[in-house]
Amino acid sequence: MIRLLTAGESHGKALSVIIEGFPSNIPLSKEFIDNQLRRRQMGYGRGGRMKIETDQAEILSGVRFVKTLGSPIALNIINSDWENWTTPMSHTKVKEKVEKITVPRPGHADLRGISKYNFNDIRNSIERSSARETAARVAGSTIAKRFLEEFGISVGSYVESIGNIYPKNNFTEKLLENNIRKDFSAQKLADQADQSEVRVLDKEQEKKIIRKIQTAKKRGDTLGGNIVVVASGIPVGLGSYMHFDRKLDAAIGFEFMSINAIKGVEIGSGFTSADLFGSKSHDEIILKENILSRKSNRAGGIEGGISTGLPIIVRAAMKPIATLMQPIQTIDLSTMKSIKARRERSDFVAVPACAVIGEAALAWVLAKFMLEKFGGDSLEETKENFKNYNNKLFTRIRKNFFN
Ligand code: EPS
Repeated sequence: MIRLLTAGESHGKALSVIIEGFPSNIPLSKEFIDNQLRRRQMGYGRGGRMKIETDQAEILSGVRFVKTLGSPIALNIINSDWENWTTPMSHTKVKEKVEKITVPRPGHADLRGISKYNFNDIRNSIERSSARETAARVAGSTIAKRFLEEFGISVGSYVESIGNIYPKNNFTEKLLENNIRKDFSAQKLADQADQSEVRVLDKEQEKKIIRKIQTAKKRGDTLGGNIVVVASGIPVGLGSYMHFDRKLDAAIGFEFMSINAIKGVEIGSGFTSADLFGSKSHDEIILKENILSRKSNRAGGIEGGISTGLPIIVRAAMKPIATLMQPIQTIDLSTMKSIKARRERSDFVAVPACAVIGEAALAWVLAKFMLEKFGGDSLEETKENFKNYNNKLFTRIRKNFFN
């Protein structure tokens, strides 16, 4: 079992992570973690905070000579902005007058936070509910990403749409119809998306999206979008139908729905398949180079809660950022009068960053299911189990059915 725990407030001193349960001897460098943190900060349309921060992880424990020890890994990411918040975020009482926030933003956790935790200042809710936490989550999940790489599994992502602007040729359809090269790698896909300021795969679409973000900015408004996260090199057989909480797709659903601002998740052709005939919705079984395969991948790489060996395709919808510079109506809790919601520095669009966070989420689930299936206290042991299983998989099917 692997575990990940994050701590830290958005404008506190630092974000911290503890990751536990990974085998020893996984190569892991600070550069690898920092690169994922850098990718999470990218994207046209982000707010002022990203100009202040250059997120970097300090490795406090669990790694020696660039390899994991099998012990808990502790990471620390300093918030550079903390210097501007020492008084409002002080651990001790302060003499200075600190602004008390009384105007909740619709769509954020402000109102529910103060009522649930009995606070008299919305700042107390803002700090932990902020998507800043995802920096810690991404940093922690790099271990999962690095672990998967050792098995030839890569996880990548791209932005499918922002503000309802889709590409002319939708790459997601190509993935679902299995019209991709045999050596398809999710890593290469991510590298391609990283070349775009909004992490899309189409140049025309990129231009249109940037124009739409500029319009949103001018209007003091925000935008959301759809992200696609893909994993390639997946072995057959991760997850199980034997019990509902062992299903791989169920675990993916949970992990994605826990990302800030995600309001919908689908695996494979998901919502579209609900509108189709069964004959147009399922993936025919074929023999490809003497190996059992599928004509299409509308199931998104999972059938019966178990990985099919084809790429895992997850699509998720991110709602627009809740903080608006031209705010909508709310109630000032100190007067109980209707008022425009509070303006607070924020992003106009964070969909590109969300796709990178989605990679972290999918990598985490896959690492968890890989370790559940193949076990091992050291990377070498896990690899031996993996190899042994893969080598015998098709021989077993042939032996059981085909004489
Ligand atoms: C974020 C840091 C935040 C926001 C954003 C995500 O910085 P600040 O609040 O200091 O400007 O940019 O958070 C939200 C959009 C949100 O609604 O919580 C980050 O590091 O990703």
